[in-house]
Amino acid sequence: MSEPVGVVCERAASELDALAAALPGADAHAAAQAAHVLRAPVRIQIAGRAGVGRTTLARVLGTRRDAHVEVAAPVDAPGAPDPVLDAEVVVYVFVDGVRDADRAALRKLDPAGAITVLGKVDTMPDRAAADAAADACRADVGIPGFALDARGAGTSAERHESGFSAVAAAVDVRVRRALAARGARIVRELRARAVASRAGRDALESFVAGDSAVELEAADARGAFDTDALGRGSVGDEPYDDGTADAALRQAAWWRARDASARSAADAIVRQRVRLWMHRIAPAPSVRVRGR
Ligand SMILES: Nc1nc2c(ncn2[C@@H]2O[C@H](COP(=O)(O)OP(=O)(O)OP(=O)(O)O)[C@@H](O)[C@H]2O)c(=O)[nH]1
Ligand SMILES: [Mg+2]
Repeated sequence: MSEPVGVVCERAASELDALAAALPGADAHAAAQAAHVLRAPVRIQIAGRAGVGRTTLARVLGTRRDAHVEVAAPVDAPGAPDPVLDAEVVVYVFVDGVRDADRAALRKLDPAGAITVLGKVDTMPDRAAADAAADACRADVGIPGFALDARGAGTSAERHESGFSAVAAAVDVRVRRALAARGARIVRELRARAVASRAGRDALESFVAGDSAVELEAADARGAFDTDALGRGSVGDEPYDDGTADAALRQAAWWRARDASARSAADAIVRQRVRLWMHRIAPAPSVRVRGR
């Protein structure tokens, strides 16, 4: 199985720390900066008009190590400018349908990093009505939507019933996707820097050709195929990974056969699967202490 993307980010950041310590000048600075970005928590903004339940949802989402939840200023507040919704993940809450001010705010969002939540559904006649209303919002704005009773999401038993589990899972997928996108962007930037750098070329090239960089680009590419399969689980009828070298090779072949429109994303995944196959047929020797 591939590792969780957060684990790969941390490993890549440690490799970049070592580069920062070894390289001179601007390359050291770039490596240190890249490590910093990889470790920064993903920003999640909870947005919507005043009183829709933003603060309550932020509270039930709680704190997590890899993300920072903030409540955006209310949208469409009289006399105040609309907030800038520029976080990597935006959770947009409504209560009574989508209004023009919501549409205007939602149009500016990247749908890949956004979800909508129809809140306070406990005030609706029944759950079916709430789900239908959430579906209508989804159809209206083209962003995945969920129905939620944030006040009923206290205990773990209530989390499924209240709709909170589905919201939390959707947020989780987008946090992982944001981490993968960051990682892939950093790999691209450092690849470009390696070409231009004299002193740092070899070290930077070995980072961008290394396992962590290959994993990050593959994790980002998987997001293009299925938002729920960021390096874990499988996509469509992708062969099952039973942890053997053969499985990694079967997966590489499956990805190689993806259609040409998705070629470069599939190539990133093929590269990572072939790398996995190589590790499995010839595991890296464990470190031996001399004299033992
Ligand atoms: N019935 C019900 N009430 C809710 C729910 N979520 C929030 N509320 C209530 O709605 C009111 C507003 O909730 P907040 O979380 O403060 O909403 P907000 O968007 O942060 O509001 P402002 O910061 O005042 O603009 C509070 O009285 C909450 O208890 C919900 O899922 N169901
Ligand atoms: Mg509030």
